[in-house]
Amino acid sequence: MKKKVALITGITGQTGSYLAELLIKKKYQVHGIVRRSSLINTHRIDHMYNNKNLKLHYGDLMDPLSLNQIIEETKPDEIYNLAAQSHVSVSFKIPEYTTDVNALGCLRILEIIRQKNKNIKFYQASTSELYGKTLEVPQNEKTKFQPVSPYSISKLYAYWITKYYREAYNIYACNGILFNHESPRRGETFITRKITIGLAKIVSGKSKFLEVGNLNSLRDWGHAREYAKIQWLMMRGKKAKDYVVSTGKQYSIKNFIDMCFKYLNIKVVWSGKGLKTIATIKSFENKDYKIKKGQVIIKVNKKYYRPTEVGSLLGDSSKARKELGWKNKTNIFDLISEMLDRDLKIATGKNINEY
Ligand code: NAP
Ligand code: G4F
Repeated sequence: MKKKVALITGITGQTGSYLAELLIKKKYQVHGIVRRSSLINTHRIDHMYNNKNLKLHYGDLMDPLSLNQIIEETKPDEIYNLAAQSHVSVSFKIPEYTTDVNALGCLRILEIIRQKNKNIKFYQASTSELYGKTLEVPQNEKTKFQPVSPYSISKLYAYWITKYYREAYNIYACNGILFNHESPRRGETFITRKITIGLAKIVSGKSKFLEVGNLNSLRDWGHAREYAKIQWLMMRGKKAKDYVVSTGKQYSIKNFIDMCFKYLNIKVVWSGKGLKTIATIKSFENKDYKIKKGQVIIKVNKKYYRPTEVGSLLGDSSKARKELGWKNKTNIFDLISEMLDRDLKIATGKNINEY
């Protein structure tokens, strides 16, 4: 039987790397698009580099010629569009670039599918950020979109154009409206990883405190490996559909920090309000930690606030659970311990090859 061929954009990113692992296990021939950078950007997939079922191609979502060439050459059965300027905060600084990559990048791929081979299945990495300033909690597939950042507005275009190509041209094109997903492979400037790296550095004496922004926003955090699996499941349906993917549990940024402290056996006292909020160390058990009682360990800095904030994200993924049989297994504590264990090893100079 002919091997299935998948093309992943964003394969060097957090979730793309898990998706590549899954598809290789499922016996796919996997192709991935890598953009050229001045430093090597393949560390999340280096452990698969010699696998004969993985092939990498230089390309860019902003470069239709490269996309055209790669799709022509690899002849994929399925395309997973995970590439994006994925940082909400950065999108306020570079809105045009964000829109080009996230919105037009998606259109460019869909248009190649329409022109070359309408049998190619297409997955679009859509996002819970589309809900923006909604007051409806939890959010499901019917909740109104009210995006409040250049990032989410670019992703709204990608969402609609994907749905449009499905309806107008009968292409199997689906949107996964994914809530936040994290892992030890998470980019270092997203809040969960910033916290786990920051605290690991503090307890190993490499820094004294961690500065963050808004502590009150609420997120629904799952494990990226499990969210990669549902992307594959969404391509197996009888009909292409859009699905919300979430854990159904919600925590604030402050809750996340407190859970990290609990795992590290550090007791802190929170004091102050708004920009003056701080956490001070009250006690700790591990004598190897290079910290002191009374040390201010968390501070708030205005520079990490956004012009507009998405206050409350909590997903209702009943449709995905019912129709695709998907389940999230990793709870927030397991996620935090996996992330902290790895970042503690890195901070203490242990040689980490495994991912
Ligand atoms: P990520 O770690 O930031 O990965 C983004 C990937 O896109 C990287 O491989 C990056 O390449 C690539 N990329 C960026 N600009 C590109 C361009 N112009 N051309 C080609 N590739 C480009 O993001 P992630 O967390 O894995 O998320 C994957 C996708 O899901 C993104 O589309 C994101 O917006 C969406 N999403 C994520 C979440 C979440 O919580 N993680 C939730 C909902 C939706 P480099 O490695 O070279 O930077
Ligand atoms: O970790 P974040 O940067 O993720 P955000 O903005 O929720 O976006 C992520 O999830 C989306 C899905 O909902 C994806 F579409 C998107 O690609 C990305 O993966 O920020 C989470 C929250 C925000 O409310 C932010 O204001 O944490 C707050 N926060 C507080 N201090 C901070 C910080 N965020 C960052 N990045 N850095 C801080 O210092």
